[in-house]
Amino acid sequence: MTPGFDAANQTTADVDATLRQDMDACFNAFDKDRDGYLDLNEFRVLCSALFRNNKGQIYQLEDYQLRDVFNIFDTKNDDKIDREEFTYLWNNWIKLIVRPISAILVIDVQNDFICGTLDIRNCPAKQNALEVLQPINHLLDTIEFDAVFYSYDWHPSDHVSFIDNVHLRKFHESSPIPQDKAQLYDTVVFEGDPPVEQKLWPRHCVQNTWGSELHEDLKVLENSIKIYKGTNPEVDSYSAFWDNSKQTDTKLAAQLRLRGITDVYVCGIAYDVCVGATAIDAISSGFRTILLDDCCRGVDLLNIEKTKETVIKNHGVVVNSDRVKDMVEGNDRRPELGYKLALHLKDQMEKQTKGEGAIKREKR
Ligand code: VGL
Ligand code: ZN
Repeated sequence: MTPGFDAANQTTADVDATLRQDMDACFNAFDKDRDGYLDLNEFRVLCSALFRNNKGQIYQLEDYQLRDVFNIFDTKNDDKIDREEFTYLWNNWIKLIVRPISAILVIDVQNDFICGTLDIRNCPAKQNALEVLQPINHLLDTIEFDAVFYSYDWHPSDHVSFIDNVHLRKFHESSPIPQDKAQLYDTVVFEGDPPVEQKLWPRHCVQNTWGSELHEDLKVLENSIKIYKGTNPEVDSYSAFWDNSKQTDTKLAAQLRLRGITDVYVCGIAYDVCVGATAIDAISSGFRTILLDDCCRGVDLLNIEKTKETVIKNHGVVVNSDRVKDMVEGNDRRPELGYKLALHLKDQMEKQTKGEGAIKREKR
């Protein structure tokens, strides 16, 4: 007979063996009273086996989060998880938490931000973007990501964000600063339908110039994928997923899905501009998202703090790069990411139910 599972007294190796074995054995191990269901307490033990690292640390899901996750997978609403519900839970949640599929997004590590026209050493935080190279290269050297992406800020010469282009467009009457007074780093509003808010930057990352090349010391892996953004002269694009008005997407999400990516690690320049926007979009696109604090440099300290807070508030995690190896290998499993995945699965299930409802109504 399988003894009941006692996560606190088992070694990490034992726990992981239980989680990585087949589905029925896993169910049986956690169904301590052997009644054929997992109740909330049995599920709590399962979660304490799931959310831990290989240094023996057990992470706690908040009580309300444990409840939420339990309810999401208890689709029959009878306060217990049967084997059918567990099948879904196993395939869509546990398996993925134990064996994530990981991509790294290296955002805009381009000459202009490091030592060119938008050198962020001249910005309020006075950070040196050159410092991202060593930790990012080290990650790329030592960790086998399932996919590696590099984004390029890739502007045409008449781009809306360039201070020296303000004369090319009309300002909207709601602009807080009139056209003849606009200065570097001001936020203005251009005419348009709807009007477009835009921060004014020095001319930077113009397509096919030295300034838009990746820094020569950045390691670029074979088989990596390049993403170009900010190519439309009329709209800026901080995120590597979407332009700022969410009109066009770069196909990054589709490329990630095509490769079965579950986890997205985000790093690069500028922390509080393109890196932050990319991390937020990664989260809202349903990817478990990890922001690599020591692999980013930014423009403004307060905005860097806000970026981290927003990522954490949306159940992403912010870590230093020395945590990545264990996380990629599924040996450091964060509850925030598990919680967010459960919420995402709930959304998917609801969309599916609605979709089926619509089909049934059509058939009638
Ligand atoms: C960026 C300002 C303007 C960035 C791009 O890559 O963070 N910042 N364009
Ligand atoms: Zn730009």
